[in-house]
Amino acid sequence: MSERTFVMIKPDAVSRGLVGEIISRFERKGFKIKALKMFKFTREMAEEFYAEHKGKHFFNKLIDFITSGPVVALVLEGPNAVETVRIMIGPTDGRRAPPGTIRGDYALDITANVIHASDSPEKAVREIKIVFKDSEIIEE
Ligand code: FUP
Repeated sequence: MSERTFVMIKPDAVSRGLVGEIISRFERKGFKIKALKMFKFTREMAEEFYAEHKGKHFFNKLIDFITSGPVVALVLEGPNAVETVRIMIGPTDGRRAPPGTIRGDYALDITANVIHASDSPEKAVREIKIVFKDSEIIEE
């Protein structure tokens, strides 16, 4: 079943020059890029994007980090995209993420952890809507 997911290359990875390498992994795997955008989160937009984490001990640190520089956001399409991309990015904490996963290969931190990907199809719809207009997504 073809599905869409939302992926975001975070400010640490953008400033380290890892954008191309990370996008290549998804292309090589076979995902189709349906939308692609570089932008910088405002605090307001970041707080909406991460609303489920409001009140948690790491929330302010997370918002400071995600607004610290530009991000690159993508809509990817392919079979079981949500689950497959989550497997490719690995667990949240870069120190614990296994080698071979994106976080395992590039991250050593839990906040500056290189990449975000939706954790359910419902979240993918929500996150795509926050970042992309319908007209920015390539249909076909
Ligand atoms: P993930 O789905 O793997 O991105 O992880 P979560 O949804 O649990 O957390 C979202 C983001 O919050 C993480 F990418 C990084 C940040 N975070 C922290 O900074 N500290 C924590 O203890 C947990 C998460």
